[in-house]
Amino acid sequence: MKNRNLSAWVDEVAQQTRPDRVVFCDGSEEENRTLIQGMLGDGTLIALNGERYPNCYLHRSDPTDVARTEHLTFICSRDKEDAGPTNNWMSPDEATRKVGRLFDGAMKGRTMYVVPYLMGPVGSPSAKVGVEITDSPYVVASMRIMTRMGKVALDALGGSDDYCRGLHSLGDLSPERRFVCHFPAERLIWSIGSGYGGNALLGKKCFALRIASTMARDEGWFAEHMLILGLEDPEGRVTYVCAAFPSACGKTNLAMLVPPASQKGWKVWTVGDDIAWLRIGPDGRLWAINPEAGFFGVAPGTSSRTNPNALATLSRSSIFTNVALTPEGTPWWEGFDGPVPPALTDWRGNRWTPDSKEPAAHPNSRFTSPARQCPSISPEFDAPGGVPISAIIFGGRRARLAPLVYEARDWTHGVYLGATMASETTAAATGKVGVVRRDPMAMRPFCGYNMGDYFRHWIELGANRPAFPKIFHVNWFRQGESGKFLWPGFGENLRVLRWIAARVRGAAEGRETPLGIMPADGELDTSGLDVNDEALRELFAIDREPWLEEARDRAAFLESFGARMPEALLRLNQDLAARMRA
Ligand code: O2Y
Ligand code: MN
Repeated sequence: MKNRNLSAWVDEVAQQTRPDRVVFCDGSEEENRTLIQGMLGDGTLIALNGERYPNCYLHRSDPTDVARTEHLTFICSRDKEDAGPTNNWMSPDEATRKVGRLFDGAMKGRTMYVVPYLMGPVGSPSAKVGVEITDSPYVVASMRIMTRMGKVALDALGGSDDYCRGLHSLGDLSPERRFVCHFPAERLIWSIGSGYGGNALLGKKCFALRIASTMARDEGWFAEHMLILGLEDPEGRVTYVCAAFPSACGKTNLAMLVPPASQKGWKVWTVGDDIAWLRIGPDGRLWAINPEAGFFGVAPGTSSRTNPNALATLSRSSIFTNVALTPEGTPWWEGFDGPVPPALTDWRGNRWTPDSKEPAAHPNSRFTSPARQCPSISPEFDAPGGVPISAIIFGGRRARLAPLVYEARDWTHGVYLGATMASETTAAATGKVGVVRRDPMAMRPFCGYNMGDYFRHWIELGANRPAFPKIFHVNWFRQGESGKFLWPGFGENLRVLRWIAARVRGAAEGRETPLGIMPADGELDTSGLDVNDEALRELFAIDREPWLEEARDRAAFLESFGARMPEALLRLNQDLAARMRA
């Protein structure tokens, strides 16, 4: 290996963790085949029906290790204030004492894999290199799908020491000894005790969001929890949009939206489903790349009705985690197409029938699939410069309160809309339904520093930038008095995207309201929909008392950041209350 800094770190880690052997991953087909064979041999993977799901495998994680663990995730900045009230903080000294020592001898009897990976398209000035050292071959195979992994990353790194170091070990998989620690000053991640998803595939939430958000603050860009899509109109013009939603709001479905038959000539191109890195281009616009190369999508609820593009994407060369298995050797989950099979093997490997009390697939079961397999993948997916963003959408799940769509009055007002975003929990996410959780810009679990400073960074980067995107807020989930959803959602959300694109191009007037700019009469195309005038009125209704209550709740949240909260956002919240009282 040519890179002296990397060699020294690898040696140091091997000294500490004591693996039986060290493998430097090149990302080749042959290397992947060998890894897969090894995992099929020891039961880490189960081969799926090769005719219906070629090159696809099932992995079952430890039953105590089935999701990201926010309460075991720490920001290890020197000063606690720099982590802020939304993060768990551990001092670097305590992390060394408490977590560092768990790596001593942790890889004895195991192979240590060195996984160089590139976040972003090859040749992109926005791309960044990470190296994950792990003792999990499942993590290696997953990183090969989720990132540009191996030689391509080492080539990009050359002799530089500019890379994010991530040390991961399965440890003993005990939740008592499970920690995910981030050291922003050192661009370093330590993860031990989990082999699952965001805890273990360190390129995703740990690097591309938590560490990258601190780099973005220091270097003048944005690392965001946003999908990126291109909306093509019948004339062939493409409007690129980023959108941030908390979980359970259909983010992957929106990224891969298939326009209904009524929307002839319209098309959605998928650039990314989860993370966007945005930089100011020479033209003063914001340009976005998707740092990832794959999708780690939630399986339950994915069907040909909700997301046909996801179904096509996951039908080959994919790894499934914690889904159920049919007797034919195909994956299955709640909400899948067709009738519920009479007998299955559940996500734990036990026999399951429709009478069983528990779901067959774990609610957080996943597919890991190459993005290039997505039928709607954008021709610009690998563009080194990314795509120019014309609109940023913030959204949440609110049964009452939030209108279907409205536009911020200006950039700072848009930052305010993002900073005060909230969503109601669903049973699948927490077991409790309808609890409002503030999740600013959907970054609450992913911002690697004090979110008060994060909002200031947003305000400052967009100040006096006339070519920056317009900002919108959407809510697909508003319900009428009877509890029925007022908006059909799914593919019909394209109609809302069309209004947004029209606003961006100056082709829709809009109308001023106390919340922001809403579609003027007739600007939102509802033709052919089962949405009558009364439902449309309710979708855009502004109810004074609930909004005053909301403003009070927002004030308490914004004030929890103390002096770090920009005054401008506090003022905009007072302004909202004043408009509601007026
Ligand atoms: O539970 C996990 O480890 C996965 S979380 C995840 C995966 C893909 C995209 N987004 C998320 C998320 O939590 O936002
Ligand atoms: Mn996400």
